Amino acid sequence: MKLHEFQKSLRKNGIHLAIFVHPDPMIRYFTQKEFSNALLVITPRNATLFMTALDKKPHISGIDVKELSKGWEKTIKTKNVSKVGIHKKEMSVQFYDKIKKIFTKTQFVDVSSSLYTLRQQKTSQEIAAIRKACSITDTVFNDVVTELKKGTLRTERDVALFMDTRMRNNGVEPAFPTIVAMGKNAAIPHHTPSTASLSRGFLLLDFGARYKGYCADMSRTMFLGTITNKEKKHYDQLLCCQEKTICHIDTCSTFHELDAFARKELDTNAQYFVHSLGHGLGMEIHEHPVYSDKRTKIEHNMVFTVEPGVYFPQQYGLRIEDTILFNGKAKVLTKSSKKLICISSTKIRTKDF
Ligand SMILES: [Mn+2]
Repeated sequence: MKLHEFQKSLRKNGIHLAIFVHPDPMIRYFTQKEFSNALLVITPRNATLFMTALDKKPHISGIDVKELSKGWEKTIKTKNVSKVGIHKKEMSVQFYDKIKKIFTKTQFVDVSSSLYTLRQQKTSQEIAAIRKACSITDTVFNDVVTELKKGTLRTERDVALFMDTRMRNNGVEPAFPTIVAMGKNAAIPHHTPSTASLSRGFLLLDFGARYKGYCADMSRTMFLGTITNKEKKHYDQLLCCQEKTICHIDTCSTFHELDAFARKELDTNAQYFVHSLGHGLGMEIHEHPVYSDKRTKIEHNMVFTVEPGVYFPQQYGLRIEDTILFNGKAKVLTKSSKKLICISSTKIRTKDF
């Protein structure tokens, strides 16, 4: 993936060699494979993957594959290396100390920004994988709604386990720990599913599948039992905000501007919108583009979420989230309905109704 572009940037910046160490996602990005341990060394002219003999040896176009054995240090220690690129966020201090001993008179530079610039605009191959991850996510949502209506699931944990199993049955894994939050638990945006019983109130699901290494991210909020007018108003306002914000993408130039637009739509409830409007995603569930960076423009082939939420402490919380591709126009990749789903209390076997 985009190896030549990265090599070009090394050449341009006078960097003789860049080094990535497991579990840096850049290894997965450049090789499009998973390893239990590996080291990737990229120079402006070539690239070498050092991997353990415990994994199956792959064939990767443009990358030489060698065994990660004792003495690998000598293999990469070439003359005249005055500048080495590293990915600061992913390299341990221990490994950094080690390479400082290999390259004693060398300047180390963080190449993060050029890596993130490469990754934030997806290739058609990456977009295809994300689309598939989103479509499996939609299938799992459909399945969990059906199951909730049957009344077989009793707790947040039951719901999360059901969803995770459905993902695995579809040949994928959860892209991040599934969030299932009932009632006042949904007022905590990153609530961990507990043994709390399903009961009357908003039920928030935030989850996504990972397909061929690429993530989907979707949140839906439904209602168990009979909804009050006030609760319905909160849902309608949030949905209206989320849909208008998606429509606004095409006429908006930066993510920062889009975030401000969503907050304005929430009016006085914007004070309960305690996180950013969204994030980029791809190989990682949170990656560039970053909404909080004022300068980041919405560009072709970026994939990101739009996920406004309102959280009323000790009462309830709501979030509606889609994964979006921008290719001149905003395309919603997660297609599950956002019409409020209300599941009658008689369908839920719990004493709390
Ligand atoms: Mn998200």
